[in-house]
Amino acid sequence: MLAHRLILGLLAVVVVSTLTADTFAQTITAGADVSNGQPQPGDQVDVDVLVDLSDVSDKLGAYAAKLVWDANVLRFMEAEDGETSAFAGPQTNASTGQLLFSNFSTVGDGGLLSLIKVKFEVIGKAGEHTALTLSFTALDASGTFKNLLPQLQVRPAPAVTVATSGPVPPVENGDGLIPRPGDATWSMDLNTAAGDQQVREKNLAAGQKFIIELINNQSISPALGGSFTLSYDTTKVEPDISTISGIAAQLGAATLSDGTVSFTLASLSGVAVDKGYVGQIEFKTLDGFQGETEIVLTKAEIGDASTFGNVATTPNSSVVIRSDSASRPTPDFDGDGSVGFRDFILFAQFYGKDPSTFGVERDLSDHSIFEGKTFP
Ligand SMILES: [Ca+2]
Repeated sequence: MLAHRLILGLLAVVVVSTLTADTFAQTITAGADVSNGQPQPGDQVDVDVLVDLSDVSDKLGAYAAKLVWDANVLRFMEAEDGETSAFAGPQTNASTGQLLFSNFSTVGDGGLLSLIKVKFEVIGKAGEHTALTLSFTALDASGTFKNLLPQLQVRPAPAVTVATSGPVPPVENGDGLIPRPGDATWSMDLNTAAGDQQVREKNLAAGQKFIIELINNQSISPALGGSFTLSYDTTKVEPDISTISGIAAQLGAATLSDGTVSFTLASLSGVAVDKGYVGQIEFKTLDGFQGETEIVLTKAEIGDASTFGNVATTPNSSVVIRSDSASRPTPDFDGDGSVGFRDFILFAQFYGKDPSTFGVERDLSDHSIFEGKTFP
């Protein structure tokens, strides 16, 4: 009887210790970071395979993995080394719709590892999509050869959906350009208070600076940063790439080419995204700026720090900048965005006076004298 109780007791100890070990086993995560989830036909899509050992003391010594996709949508171009020198020169074997890759390292490496970068060409038609499925058949610790697969969680990669087209043509009403809402994943805001005050239009003189805030509407926080491409008319405005800033530091240099500016903000650890604000860039109207112009956010990405997913969209949302001379007179004298009693007081203050004494912007009728009937 005593022996029986002893065995039961021992069993209980074994069960408890096993549970404890399982419950507190630290997790290793892996995922495929997709450079553009909504590419257009002919575009290149880069997939970065990441393994994160930040929560474990083990270093990675060896792995074998597989990436699977729809060969009707993506064509494998080449695989390049990731950013982890310990795992440079992986063994690869590409066949239709799948890539096997493996490597080992005598020194091993820990933390967040980029194992391999896979380049694809988009051969699918608009609207077609493919999942990217990552799996591991081996994951061993350096030195100890401990099997790390039981601790591995592979995050699902975002699907790649072939987008329909590039930026749609400008939207105009009878009076001229109007800002486009786009697909609503991102907005651009011209009000410099952090977050989206939904200011999409501005009247500016030639040579004037303005800030465009990039606002994410997808509730992704914390984020690893963002990546943006804006298109603009080089004869009307120019970006100042030295002004780029945001929740994360700029990664590499911004690129300027043929009326587009592209830049990336990145951080190794996730940063809270407050009020959707991810970053900003300053533009300037050129000397002699006349008429109106549109700046379009054609591509945007945000790195989800919780899943390592790269959420890429083609927002095609825009802001419209008009030259002062193209602006229509507005009774919003105090510039708060609405016409109110304060505006009437400002109007009354200058009623009947020569506009040269207060500035022509308060002369709604564009006459040389203020007239009561010009206030709505
Ligand atoms: Ca704002």
